[in-house]
Amino acid sequence: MKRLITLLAAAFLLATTAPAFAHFQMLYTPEMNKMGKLEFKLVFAHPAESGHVMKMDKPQEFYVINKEKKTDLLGTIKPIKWTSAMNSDEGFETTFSARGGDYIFVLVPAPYFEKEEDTYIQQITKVITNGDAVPTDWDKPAGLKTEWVPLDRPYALYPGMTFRAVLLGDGKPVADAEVEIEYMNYTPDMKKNAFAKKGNIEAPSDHFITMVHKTDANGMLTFTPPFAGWWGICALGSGPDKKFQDKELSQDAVIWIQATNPKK
Ligand SMILES: [Cu+2]
Repeated sequence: MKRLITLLAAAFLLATTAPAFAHFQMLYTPEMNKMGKLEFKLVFAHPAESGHVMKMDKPQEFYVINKEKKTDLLGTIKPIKWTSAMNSDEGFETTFSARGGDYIFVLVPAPYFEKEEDTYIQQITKVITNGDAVPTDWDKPAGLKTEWVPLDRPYALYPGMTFRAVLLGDGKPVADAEVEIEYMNYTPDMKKNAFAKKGNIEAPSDHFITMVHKTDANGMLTFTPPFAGWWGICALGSGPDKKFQDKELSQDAVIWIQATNPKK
Protein backbone atom coordinates (compact mmCIF):
# COMPACT_ATOMS: atom_id res chain seq x y z
CA MET A 1 0.00 0.00 0.00
CA LYS A 2 2.77 2.36 0.97
CA ARG A 3 4.52 1.54 -2.27
CA LEU A 4 1.33 2.25 -4.18
CA ILE A 5 0.98 5.62 -2.50
CA THR A 6 4.60 6.44 -3.32
CA LEU A 7 3.99 5.43 -6.90
CA LEU A 8 0.82 7.49 -7.08
CA ALA A 9 2.59 10.48 -5.57
CA ALA A 10 5.41 10.12 -8.08
CA ALA A 11 2.93 9.86 -10.94
CA PHE A 12 1.08 12.92 -9.68
CA LEU A 13 4.32 14.88 -9.39
CA LEU A 14 5.27 13.85 -12.89
CA ALA A 15 1.88 14.83 -14.23
CA THR A 16 1.95 18.25 -12.63
CA THR A 17 5.57 19.12 -13.28
CA ALA A 18 6.03 17.36 -16.63
CA PRO A 19 7.97 19.70 -18.84
CA ALA A 20 5.26 21.43 -20.53
CA PHE A 21 5.70 21.94 -24.20
CA ALA A 22 5.20 25.47 -25.20
CA HIS A 23 2.01 27.12 -24.14
CA PHE A 24 0.40 29.19 -26.84
CA GLN A 25 -2.16 31.94 -26.70
CA MET A 26 -4.72 30.82 -29.23
CA LEU A 27 -6.85 33.20 -31.22
CA TYR A 28 -8.28 30.52 -33.41
CA THR A 29 -10.62 30.61 -36.38
CA PRO A 30 -10.69 27.62 -38.72
CA GLU A 31 -10.01 29.54 -41.93
CA MET A 32 -7.84 32.67 -42.30
CA ASN A 33 -9.03 33.23 -45.89
CA LYS A 34 -12.67 33.95 -45.35
CA MET A 35 -15.23 36.70 -45.77
CA GLY A 36 -18.42 36.89 -43.73
CA LYS A 37 -18.81 35.36 -40.29
CA LEU A 38 -15.58 34.42 -38.54
CA GLU A 39 -15.78 32.48 -35.29
CA PHE A 40 -12.93 32.88 -32.81
CA LYS A 41 -11.83 30.95 -29.73
CA LEU A 42 -9.51 32.73 -27.30
CA VAL A 43 -7.80 29.99 -25.33
CA PHE A 44 -4.47 29.75 -23.48
CA ALA A 45 -3.32 26.16 -23.82
CA HIS A 46 -0.81 23.67 -25.21
CA PRO A 47 -2.26 22.92 -28.67
CA ALA A 48 0.63 20.76 -29.92
CA GLU A 49 -0.25 17.99 -27.46
CA SER A 50 -3.76 18.80 -26.21
CA GLY A 51 -2.10 19.76 -22.93
CA HIS A 52 -2.96 21.89 -19.95
CA VAL A 53 -5.58 24.61 -20.47
CA MET A 54 -4.89 27.72 -18.39
CA LYS A 55 -7.56 30.03 -17.06
CA MET A 56 -7.75 33.28 -18.99
CA ASP A 57 -8.75 36.43 -17.17
CA LYS A 58 -10.48 39.19 -19.08
CA PRO A 59 -7.98 40.39 -21.73
CA GLN A 60 -6.45 43.83 -21.43
CA GLU A 61 -7.14 44.52 -25.10
CA PHE A 62 -8.80 42.80 -28.04
CA TYR A 63 -9.35 44.65 -31.30
CA VAL A 64 -9.08 44.42 -35.07
CA ILE A 65 -7.45 46.69 -37.66
CA ASN A 66 -8.87 46.82 -41.20
CA LYS A 67 -7.82 49.44 -43.75
CA GLU A 68 -6.06 51.30 -40.93
CA LYS A 69 -9.28 51.54 -38.92
CA LYS A 70 -9.25 50.07 -35.43
CA THR A 71 -12.39 48.45 -33.99
CA ASP A 72 -12.58 47.42 -30.35
CA LEU A 73 -13.84 43.85 -29.81
CA LEU A 74 -13.40 43.50 -26.06
CA GLY A 75 -17.11 43.99 -25.49
CA THR A 76 -18.01 41.12 -27.85
CA ILE A 77 -16.27 38.24 -26.04
CA LYS A 78 -18.18 35.65 -24.03
CA PRO A 79 -16.70 33.21 -21.50
CA ILE A 80 -16.40 29.54 -22.49
CA LYS A 81 -14.84 26.43 -21.00
CA TRP A 82 -12.20 24.83 -23.19
CA THR A 83 -11.33 21.14 -22.84
CA SER A 84 -8.05 19.37 -23.57
CA ALA A 85 -6.94 15.80 -22.92
CA MET A 86 -5.72 17.05 -19.51
CA ASN A 87 -8.34 19.45 -18.15
CA SER A 88 -10.91 22.16 -18.81
CA ASP A 89 -10.59 25.84 -18.04
CA GLU A 90 -11.87 29.26 -18.97
CA GLY A 91 -11.35 31.08 -22.23
CA PHE A 92 -13.52 33.25 -24.47
CA GLU A 93 -15.25 33.20 -27.83
CA THR A 94 -16.59 35.74 -30.25
CA THR A 95 -17.80 36.13 -33.82
CA PHE A 96 -16.89 38.82 -36.29
CA SER A 97 -18.22 39.81 -39.69
CA ALA A 98 -15.37 40.38 -42.17
CA ARG A 99 -15.53 42.15 -45.52
CA GLY A 100 -12.67 42.98 -47.90
CA GLY A 101 -8.99 43.47 -47.18
CA ASP A 102 -6.81 42.35 -44.32
CA TYR A 103 -7.97 42.08 -40.74
CA ILE A 104 -5.27 42.20 -38.09
CA PHE A 105 -6.75 40.74 -34.91
CA VAL A 106 -4.79 41.71 -31.80
CA LEU A 107 -5.17 40.08 -28.40
CA VAL A 108 -3.35 41.44 -25.36
CA PRO A 109 -4.20 38.98 -22.58
CA ALA A 110 -3.97 39.73 -18.90
CA PRO A 111 -0.67 38.35 -17.54
CA TYR A 112 -1.09 34.71 -16.48
CA PHE A 113 0.57 33.62 -13.25
CA GLU A 114 2.56 30.42 -13.75
CA LYS A 115 2.83 29.03 -10.22
CA GLU A 116 5.54 26.47 -10.91
CA GLU A 117 7.89 29.05 -12.32
CA ASP A 118 6.73 31.89 -10.08
CA THR A 119 6.48 34.15 -13.13
CA TYR A 120 3.83 35.87 -15.18
CA ILE A 121 3.35 35.18 -18.89
CA GLN A 122 1.72 37.58 -21.32
CA GLN A 123 1.53 36.42 -24.94
CA ILE A 124 0.56 39.33 -27.14
CA THR A 125 -1.04 37.63 -30.13
CA LYS A 126 -1.73 38.53 -33.75
CA VAL A 127 -3.85 36.69 -36.31
CA ILE A 128 -4.31 38.17 -39.80
CA THR A 129 -7.23 37.14 -42.01
CA ASN A 130 -8.25 38.14 -45.51
CA GLY A 131 -11.42 37.43 -47.45
CA ASP A 132 -11.02 38.81 -50.96
CA ALA A 133 -7.28 38.36 -51.70
CA VAL A 134 -6.74 42.15 -51.69
CA PRO A 135 -3.83 42.86 -49.34
CA THR A 136 -4.21 46.01 -47.23
CA ASP A 137 -2.75 45.99 -43.71
CA TRP A 138 -0.86 42.71 -43.25
CA ASP A 139 2.67 44.17 -43.41
CA LYS A 140 2.08 47.11 -41.06
CA PRO A 141 3.04 47.05 -37.38
CA ALA A 142 0.12 47.38 -34.99
CA GLY A 143 2.24 49.40 -32.53
CA LEU A 144 2.29 46.68 -29.86
CA LYS A 145 4.82 46.38 -27.05
CA THR A 146 6.14 43.38 -28.91
CA GLU A 147 4.94 41.87 -32.18
CA TRP A 148 5.80 40.03 -35.37
CA VAL A 149 5.61 42.13 -38.53
CA PRO A 150 5.22 39.77 -41.50
CA LEU A 151 7.28 40.03 -44.70
CA ASP A 152 5.13 37.34 -46.29
CA ARG A 153 1.37 37.10 -45.99
CA PRO A 154 0.67 34.68 -43.12
CA TYR A 155 -2.64 33.51 -44.63
CA ALA A 156 -1.43 32.80 -48.19
CA LEU A 157 1.15 30.05 -47.81
CA TYR A 158 1.34 26.68 -49.45
CA PRO A 159 3.17 24.08 -47.40
CA GLY A 160 6.82 24.55 -48.38
CA MET A 161 6.52 28.30 -48.93
CA THR A 162 8.72 30.39 -46.70
CA PHE A 163 7.30 32.76 -44.12
CA ARG A 164 9.43 35.64 -42.86
CA ALA A 165 8.67 38.16 -40.14
CA VAL A 166 10.57 40.76 -38.16
CA LEU A 167 10.28 40.68 -34.40
CA LEU A 168 9.76 44.07 -32.76
CA GLY A 169 10.16 44.90 -29.08
CA ASP A 170 9.19 48.44 -28.18
CA GLY A 171 9.12 49.20 -31.93
CA LYS A 172 12.71 48.07 -32.58
CA PRO A 173 13.94 44.81 -34.17
CA VAL A 174 14.97 42.18 -31.62
CA ALA A 175 18.08 40.31 -32.79
CA ASP A 176 19.03 36.83 -31.60
CA ALA A 177 15.69 36.24 -29.83
CA GLU A 178 14.59 32.78 -28.83
CA VAL A 179 11.57 31.62 -30.79
CA GLU A 180 9.37 28.58 -30.27
CA ILE A 181 7.32 27.15 -33.12
CA GLU A 182 4.61 24.54 -32.77
CA TYR A 183 2.15 22.85 -35.06
CA MET A 184 -1.49 22.94 -33.95
CA ASN A 185 -1.70 19.19 -33.93
CA TYR A 186 -5.00 18.85 -32.08
CA THR A 187 -7.46 20.73 -34.23
CA PRO A 188 -9.90 22.83 -32.21
CA ASP A 189 -13.48 21.56 -32.32
CA MET A 190 -15.52 24.76 -32.60
CA LYS A 191 -18.78 23.12 -31.50
CA LYS A 192 -17.48 21.15 -28.54
CA ASN A 193 -15.02 23.82 -27.35
CA ALA A 194 -12.34 21.16 -27.14
CA PHE A 195 -9.26 19.92 -28.92
CA ALA A 196 -9.76 16.97 -31.28
CA LYS A 197 -9.32 13.63 -29.53
CA LYS A 198 -6.59 12.58 -31.94
CA GLY A 199 -3.62 14.50 -33.27
CA ASN A 200 -3.16 14.99 -37.01
CA ILE A 201 0.42 13.76 -36.91
CA GLU A 202 2.69 11.83 -34.60
CA ALA A 203 5.99 13.59 -33.97
CA PRO A 204 9.03 11.31 -34.30
CA SER A 205 10.40 12.74 -31.02
CA ASP A 206 9.89 15.65 -28.64
CA HIS A 207 12.32 17.76 -30.70
CA PHE A 208 9.56 18.15 -33.25
CA ILE A 209 6.87 19.24 -30.81
CA THR A 210 8.45 22.51 -29.72
CA MET A 211 10.86 23.64 -32.40
CA VAL A 212 13.44 26.15 -31.26
CA HIS A 213 14.58 28.88 -33.61
CA LYS A 214 16.34 32.27 -33.37
CA THR A 215 15.84 35.63 -35.04
CA ASP A 216 18.86 36.86 -37.02
CA ALA A 217 20.92 40.03 -36.51
CA ASN A 218 18.07 42.08 -38.04
CA GLY A 219 15.39 40.50 -35.88
CA MET A 220 14.11 38.43 -38.77
CA LEU A 221 12.75 34.90 -38.55
CA THR A 222 12.50 32.58 -41.53
CA PHE A 223 10.25 29.55 -41.26
CA THR A 224 8.87 27.19 -43.85
CA PRO A 225 5.78 25.25 -42.79
CA PRO A 226 6.33 21.73 -44.14
CA PHE A 227 2.67 20.74 -44.20
CA ALA A 228 -0.78 22.29 -44.07
CA GLY A 229 -2.35 23.61 -40.89
CA TRP A 230 -1.92 26.26 -38.23
CA TRP A 231 1.55 27.03 -36.94
CA GLY A 232 2.21 29.12 -33.84
CA ILE A 233 5.32 31.29 -33.66
CA CYS A 234 6.27 32.70 -30.26
CA ALA A 235 9.19 34.95 -29.29
CA LEU A 236 9.99 34.61 -25.61
CA GLY A 237 10.38 37.71 -23.47
CA SER A 238 10.76 40.10 -26.42
CA GLY A 239 8.56 42.79 -24.84
CA PRO A 240 9.84 45.74 -22.79
CA ASP A 241 7.85 44.88 -19.64
CA LYS A 242 9.93 42.56 -17.45
CA LYS A 243 7.91 42.76 -14.20
CA PHE A 244 4.28 42.43 -13.21
CA GLN A 245 3.09 42.79 -9.62
CA ASP A 246 6.68 42.47 -8.32
CA LYS A 247 7.26 39.21 -10.14
CA GLU A 248 9.10 38.34 -13.30
CA LEU A 249 7.08 38.72 -16.50
CA SER A 250 7.72 37.05 -19.84
CA GLN A 251 6.11 39.35 -22.38
CA ASP A 252 5.99 37.27 -25.56
CA ALA A 253 5.02 37.95 -29.17
CA VAL A 254 2.85 35.35 -30.91
CA ILE A 255 1.72 35.17 -34.51
CA TRP A 256 -0.23 32.32 -36.09
CA ILE A 257 0.19 31.39 -39.73
CA GLN A 258 -1.83 28.97 -41.83
CA ALA A 259 -0.44 26.79 -44.62
CA THR A 260 -3.04 25.55 -47.10
CA ASN A 261 -2.87 22.72 -49.63
CA PRO A 262 -3.84 23.28 -53.24
CA LYS A 263 -7.37 22.07 -54.04
CA LYS A 264 -5.94 19.35 -56.28
CU1 LIG B 1 2.96 25.81 -20.40
